[in-house]
This record gives sequence, structure tokens and C-alpha cells, in this order.
Amino acid sequence: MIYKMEQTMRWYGPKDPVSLSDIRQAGATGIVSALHHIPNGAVWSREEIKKRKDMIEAAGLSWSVVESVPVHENIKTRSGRYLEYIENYKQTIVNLAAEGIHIICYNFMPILDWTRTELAWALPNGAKALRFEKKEVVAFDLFILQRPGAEKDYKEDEIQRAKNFFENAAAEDIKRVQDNILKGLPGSEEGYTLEEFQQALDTYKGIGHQELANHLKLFLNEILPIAEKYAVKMAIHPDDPPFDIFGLPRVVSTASDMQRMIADNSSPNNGFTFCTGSYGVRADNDLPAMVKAFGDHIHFIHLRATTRDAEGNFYEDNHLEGDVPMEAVIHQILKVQQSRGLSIPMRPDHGHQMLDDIPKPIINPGYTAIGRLKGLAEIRGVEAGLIYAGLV
Ligand code: DNO
Repeated sequence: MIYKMEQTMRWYGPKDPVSLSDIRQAGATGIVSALHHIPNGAVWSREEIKKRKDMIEAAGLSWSVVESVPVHENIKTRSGRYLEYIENYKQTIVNLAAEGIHIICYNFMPILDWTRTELAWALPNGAKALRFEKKEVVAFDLFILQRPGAEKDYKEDEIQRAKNFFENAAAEDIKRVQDNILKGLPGSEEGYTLEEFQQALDTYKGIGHQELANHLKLFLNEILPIAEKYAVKMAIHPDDPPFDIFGLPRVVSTASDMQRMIADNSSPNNGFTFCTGSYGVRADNDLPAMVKAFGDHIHFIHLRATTRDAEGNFYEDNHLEGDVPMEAVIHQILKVQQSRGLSIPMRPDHGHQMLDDIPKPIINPGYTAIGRLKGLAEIRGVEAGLIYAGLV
């Protein structure tokens, strides 16, 4: 028997304009979902979990992965009510397991989750993609937020490019950058005003890479015994983008970060969401080698490609194009699955806004139906080809 990847898609819940039926027609069998209406830090009750699960099952699908149970900022900074929030997190793990959900995606990015500056970047073929433009982020930091000490985080040429942008940008471009950074993209649970954002940044004073990595370790030491007891696999999502931003440390960006996490806590339940689009933004991340090295700890997969340049900009490319060697990554994943004797849930991560989705309002950027359907179909094709060629 050959273990194929379990095909899933993200569903934001009843308000998602992409329905469960759309997802089923796209060919997915599993759903990735979260209870976004529950405040960050609170316990997810069994009743609420069951309600969502019943909706998914009524559509002939199954709830494969939770993405995400958010980690409260107090836990990341180990301040305020963090002890209470850790207890709540444990209870949520217990409740999810009781409802039969055994894979939890989460992240440990301070304050911001994933970040882009442009949500509808026109591709030559007329489709739209998400983009991260470094000079716009730097301009926001230096000239809009005016974060004290920010200039020492950037090189002279970066500051110059940011200045050129800021001095010549139309008001609507400044607003776009500010909104996209502060409002939080779907999946990030929080939005900020400029003042709130600076206040949030201030809570990280004195927390560098070492401290944050230590806070992550301490959090995992607390929750992993519960995860083990209830057979729940924790799958940390990498930093997106995989480098420090606004002076905040990021500690899940590279192969050595993955290595450190396993060394800190070797539990098999301590694992990763292998997100090719996030890790792939760094040229020093060898993605197939990372799948090979950490395969036993990969519990969830996001497949997406990015194209990057030397200035630190990137955009989300077609799933099989860009800088991610997708065929080689899928090949390694299939090898890992055969050796572990299981299927790992995979979702096509993001997709272009294209065809009939173009005129629709963007509710969940990256999560339109047609672009993801295309990504899933292409990924499935690569998988079938590798199997047919006898490479698995
Ligand atoms: C973006 C997503 C992230 C992700 C979280 C996981 O599309 O990959 O929002 O869900 O970072 O905790």
C-alpha cells in the first residue's frame, strides 16, 4: 500500500465565502479549521468544537487539523496571566482530543502572524497574488510607526529605498501598507492601531531570540505531556516571513531552529507544520533536506511556492513554480510517509485570485476557491506522477 498525502483545505467556518461543498468538489477530503470566534487565550469547549465538527461531517468531510489554537501573547512574553492561559491551552488540547481531533497547528510569532504588504498584486496573466515588499515594511517602520531605534535594524541601501518609496508614494499606497500590516491577515487573530502596535512591541523589551526560544521551550514542556497523554500532535507553523520583523525576534525560521526545538524537547508529539512557502523565502533553507531530516516530526504540510529576490521581497507564485523545488519536496514527503506508514495531512496553501474569483471582494486573502483548487490539482498530479514512475 502506498501512503498518499491526505488532501485537505482550510475552511474559515460558516462565514467563509468558500463553502464546504466547494471544498469537497475541489477534491479535498479533510478540513483544516479553527474556532476564530473564541477569544485568544480562552478554552475551546467541547460543545463548540463538536458544533464545528458536526457541520464539517454533515458535508461529507472530516476535521483533520486545527489551524490554529492561538498562543496568547502573555505566554510568548511569560508575563501577565500566562499561567492561566497555559492551563487553558491544555484544556483545549484535552477537549479537541475528546472530539477526535489530534493535530494542532500553532505558531510562536510575536504579535504579528503572517505579514504581506500587497494582497492583490497583478501578475502578468491577470491573476492576483500576495506580495511582501521589503521597502514598504521598512518605510512603515521608520516613517509611519517611527519605532525608536528602528534605523539600526536596516542597511543603508534599505533605508534609502524605503525613503524613496515613502516620499513618492500615493496616499492610498501608504494606507494599503499600514492596513495590511496592522489589521492582521486571516488566521492572525488580532488587529492593532498604530499606538497599540507600538505598545505591543514594547512588551518585547528585553526579549531577544534566546529568551523567546526559551519561552517556547517552557510552553512546550508544559503542554507536551498532555499532548502525549491524549495523542495530540503539536505542529508549529514557521515564521512568515522567516526573519525578524519590526525588531521582534523570530525563532522558527530555519533548519537549525527546527533542530533546536527537537533538542529542547524530543517528544514525537513535538512537531512541525512544514510550510514550503514560509521556509522557502530563505535561500539558506534546503527544503527537501529539511523534510528528510525532520520527517518524523512533520505532522502537517502547507504546499505553496514563493519567488524571492535579493532585496528581501517575495510574492506567492504558482504552486509548481518559483523558488520552491516542489517536486523534490513532495518526493521526500512521500518517502517519509512510507517509512512512517501513515498519510500526513497536506493543504494547498493559498492560491491566486483568478477567473471568476477576480471580481469578488477579498474576504480571506490567499484563500479563494479557484486558485487553491488549481494548486491542489497540480500537487495531486505531481504525487500521482511520482507514484506512477515508481519513485515512491
Ligand atoms: C497563513 C497561515 C498562517 C497560519 C498560522 C499558523 O496563510 O499560514 O496564518 O495559519 O501562522 O499558526
